[in-house]
Amino acid sequence: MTLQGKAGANLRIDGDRLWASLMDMAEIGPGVRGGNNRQTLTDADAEGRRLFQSWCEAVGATISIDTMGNIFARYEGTDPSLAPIMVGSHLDTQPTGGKFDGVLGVLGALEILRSLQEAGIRTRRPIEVVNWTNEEGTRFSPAMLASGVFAGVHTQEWAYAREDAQGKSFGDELLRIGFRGSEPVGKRPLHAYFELHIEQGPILEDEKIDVGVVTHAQGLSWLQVTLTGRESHTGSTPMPKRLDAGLGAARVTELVNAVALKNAPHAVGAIGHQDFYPNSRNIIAGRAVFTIDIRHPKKPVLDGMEADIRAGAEAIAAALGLGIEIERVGHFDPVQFNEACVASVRRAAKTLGLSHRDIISGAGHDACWINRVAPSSMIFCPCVDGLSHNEDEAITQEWATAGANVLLQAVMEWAEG
Ligand code: HGY
Ligand code: MN
Ligand code: MN
Repeated sequence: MTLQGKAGANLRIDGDRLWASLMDMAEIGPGVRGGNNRQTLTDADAEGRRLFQSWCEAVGATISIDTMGNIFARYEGTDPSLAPIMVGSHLDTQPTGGKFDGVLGVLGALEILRSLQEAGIRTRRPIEVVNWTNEEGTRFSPAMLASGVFAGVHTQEWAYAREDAQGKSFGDELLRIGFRGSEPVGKRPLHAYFELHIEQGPILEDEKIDVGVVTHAQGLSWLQVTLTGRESHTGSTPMPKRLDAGLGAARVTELVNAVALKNAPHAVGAIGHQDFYPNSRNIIAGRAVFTIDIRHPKKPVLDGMEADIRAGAEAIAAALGLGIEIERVGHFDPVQFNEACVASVRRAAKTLGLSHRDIISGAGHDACWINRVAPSSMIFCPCVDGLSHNEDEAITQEWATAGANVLLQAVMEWAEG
């Protein structure tokens, strides 16, 4: 496949327009330090969705919403009978998220439609821009929930029953914000899927490279651990008589770190979420609930890490006289993206004269699930200091423009195929 000699081969996106839309979207669900808090299925998420929908309708795209709230904006092709090229990401953010994680992929895809419409170009295949619901998994675990249901990894019933920290369910909140569509999830055909995303790591910026050609994504496992001890007075309870769930959590945190370091250089592990009960400064924690996040590009190593952590946590609990429950609340095996799609991304970067390198994604993305149902791949742009999931997350307009032009060329190549 090649675009050479075809309409669109020299088409470029409008970087100023893309940047302006990124900044407009960033106004919705502002954080406390210049980033965003537009968590999934909140009123802010609904406001961002409505803005996105209005922009898509303005370029003549038709909107469909499925029963998981995934939004599809279809830009018709010259042959509507052909399965579309799908392109997008997610608009939901972390509670202390940045302006670009996910949003660059959705608005970069919208910029493709804007550029095609402006140039009066219709590709053979339709192009569908998608906003996947709840990619972040921070309010409702797991991450990539709605793309997972679309790809048949989770049932919709299980997804609807997921609850947030206040006990609100995904299904109820989706209905409340008015985005529980009627289209059955997962029935929508697609020929291929592309996703533009910020790298969320330091490699591209450190190596002064414009474009990441994403060949793989590392695997992930989220283990929610509940340690049960006994509340008692922090002052009058002798040390040997304590059943201290807080101490147990601290030792498991050390264990996770040690297992990751033992599997260096690619393994990572951390505990980012932790709740003590009753969380009073002069009561020994009777219960600790926390989520372990471990990742590795190779399945046998990731499985070994999980086994080591399960065994080690059980031993820690036994030594401290604590009860322990471990529930896997998120998981996907390492992903290899479709080689033909990856080759199109590499070709586009080369044609555009952009520095590029193959890269493995450290973060999970909706493309990891969509890769199960259609040829998929991703494009990364650098981010400042490799920082993400932090309100200081930053990219340059040049990086965004370069990434979106690679996305345009790769999508058009497949849309003419
Ligand atoms: O957790 C992840 O990797 C993604 O940001 N949801
Ligand atoms: Mn993301
Ligand atoms: Mn994220």
